[in-house]
Order: sequence, then C-alpha cells, then structure tokens
Amino acid sequence: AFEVMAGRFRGCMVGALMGDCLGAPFEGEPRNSRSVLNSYFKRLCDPDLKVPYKQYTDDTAMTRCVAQSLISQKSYNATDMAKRFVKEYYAEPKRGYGANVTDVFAALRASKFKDVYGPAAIQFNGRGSYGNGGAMRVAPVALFCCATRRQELIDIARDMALITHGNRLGYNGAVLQCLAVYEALQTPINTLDTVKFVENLITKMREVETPQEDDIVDEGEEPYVYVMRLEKILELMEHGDSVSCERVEEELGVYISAHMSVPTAIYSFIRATNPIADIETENEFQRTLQFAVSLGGDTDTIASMAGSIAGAYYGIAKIPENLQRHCEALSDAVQQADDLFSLRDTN
Ligand code: 8NA
Ligand code: MG
Ligand code: MG
Ligand code: MG
Repeated sequence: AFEVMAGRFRGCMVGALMGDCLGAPFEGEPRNSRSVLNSYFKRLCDPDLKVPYKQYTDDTAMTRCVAQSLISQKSYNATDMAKRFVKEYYAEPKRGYGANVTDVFAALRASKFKDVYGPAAIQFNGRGSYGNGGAMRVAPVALFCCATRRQELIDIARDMALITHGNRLGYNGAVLQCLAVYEALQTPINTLDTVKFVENLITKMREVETPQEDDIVDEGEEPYVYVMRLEKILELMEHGDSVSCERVEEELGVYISAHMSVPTAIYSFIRATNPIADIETENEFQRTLQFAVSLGGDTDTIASMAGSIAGAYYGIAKIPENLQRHCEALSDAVQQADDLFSLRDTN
C-alpha cells in the first residue's frame, strides 16, 4: 500500500507536468483534430525518437513553487509562497503567464510582501481575477494534505489561490480542482464510481459555495456556479461517448477562466475512463490528455489539471514512460512528489 500511494503522488505531479508540456503547443486553437493528436502522441511514444524537450509553461512554474514551499515550510506559509512566485516570475518571465497576474507579482515585489493578499484583491477594480491560475497550480496542496493528514485542504487551497486570485470563481475553482485531485488519490484503483465521484464533489462544493461574509456576491449573481457545472457533468455523462467537443465547450467551456476550465478538466478525466471514438490509445491516462487537448482553447492548463487528477488515480506505473521523458524537468516533478510523500514521516 505504501508503494501504491507513493506512485500516485508521482503520477499526480508528473501528470500535471505532462498535460502542461504536451498540451502547450496546441494552446489557443479552437479545436484539435483527434487524428493529428493520435500521430503527435504516437510519434512521441516512439522510444527511438530524440527531440528537444517540450517546455513547461506558467502552470508548471507555479506548481513547482507551491510544492517547494510546502516541502520546505512543512506548512502553508503565504509569504514564503508569494516570494517564490515572484522570484520565479522575474527569473523566467516568458513562461506564458496570464496577462494580468504579472501586475500582482510587480505589486508584491514593490510592497516587499507587506500584505500578501492585498495586490490580488485590487485586481479588476476590486473584483479579483477569475483566471484559472489558482487552480492550475493547486495539485501539491492535495498531496500535502494527504501526506500530513491535514483537515484544512479547503482553506489552504483557497488561501494559496488568494495570493493572486481574489475573485470567488478564481479561488473556488482552485478548491474544486484540489478536492478532485484529493478524491482521485483516495479512490482505490479499479473502484472508481464516476457518478459517486462527481456527487461527492457536488456535496463539498455546495458547502464551499455557500456565500461567506467576505465573499463578494452581487445581487442576482448565481452563487453556486461550480455545483451547477458539476451537475452538468452528470448530465453529459448520461450521453457517454456521443457528447461532441462543441457541446463540451458550450456547456463547460475551454477558456482561461477557472469556472470554464476546472469542470472541463474533471470531465476529461471521467470521459477518458472509457474508450473515446477516434482516440487511438488503450491507456486511460494518455486518453485523458489527448481528449483534453482535443477540446482546444486553454489546452495546457486543462490537460495539466486533468493530468494531475488522472495521474493521482492511475499512478505513475500506468503513465507511458516514453511520453514522460519528453517533458522538461521531469526528474524535479518526481523528486517533489517523493518529498511531499515523505512529509508523512514527519507527522
Ligand atoms: P490572470 O489573473 O491574468 O487571468 C487571466 C485572464 O483572465 C486575464 O488576463 C483576463 O483576460 C481574464 N480575467 C480574469 N479575471 C477577470 C475579471 N474579473 N474580469 C475580466 N477578465 C478577467 O492570469 P491566470 O494566472 O489566471 O492565467 C492563467 C492562464 O494564463 C493559464 O491558462 C496559463 O496557461 C496562461 N495562459 C497563457 C497564455 C499565453 O499565451 N501566454 C494563453 C492562455 C493562458
Ligand atoms: Mg500555461
Ligand atoms: Mg492571458
Ligand atoms: Mg493555459
């Protein structure tokens, strides 16, 4: 059981990396042809292929910061984490960051991290960002809470997101993504009941989305956005493989906003538990990535989030090695997974 869980930690971190690296070349396309993707993935799987690494983007750059902060602090430390985000951004600013989050980094640096949540709160005229940047980096929080048996997963996920994303859709998207990774990690292999998986998330998100004192919810604004999208996933699931990419985009979205990408990542994981027409792989993890990328839009981020959920469930042993080796800094992802797993021993 020990090795199994360690393999799932690795699967989660490596899955997140692979979705980012392998999905990034397709970012922004309205849709990606399944046959083109079959060839792309088949070519990469050829053991004789020597090609330059697929580079990671902001998704992984920030995920690495979250993991390293939790590993070094052995707890959630907002200032330490914010400092890592800023240091990383200024060291390698061209990793494809969102257009507005960079203002937060500048303000954090200028104010010497005096109020770590301040700069994010004033983004978008005080509405805060609802980009998926909080959700795209949250997977290590699920691993940390699993390893240390912390009950505060929801609080840590939300606070970690709040460093850059002040809008409730932004931070609640991070909470949902974190809950999905955590649940995948806790589900024994071959026992996944996909309906129950989504229903559990609905139960938790209904509580999470109950407006709190400090939430900004406008009059007439729907407060249960994520609950509704998860219910939509249940509806789509009833139609199995007949659900088109167009319908997924219409109902769930493929965009850089958290509410139009996190549910899509969860759906990709679930959809790929069964064969998908025109996606030529028997491997469920790989199928998850190929399906997520085929949807188009914010492919690196949706594939990364879907990959972290799928990797947490299937474990590293089920992830094709020939695909792994094309990703930049693969060994760091493995090391961080192991370091997070080792936090078990310190508790
Ligand atoms: P962000 O906070 O800058 O948000 C991303 C974008 O979402 C913003 O630039 C806005 O256009 C929009 N947005 C967010 N909140 C609001 C709001 N309240 N009102 C109006 N518009 C809003 O950055 P982030 O960290 O959330 O972004 C993450 C995404 O950016 C990821 O998909 C990541 O991969 C990256 N990304 C980069 C590129 C690229 O080519 N550089 C393309 C897509 C995504
Ligand atoms: Mg990116
Ligand atoms: Mg952008
Ligand atoms: Mg992206």
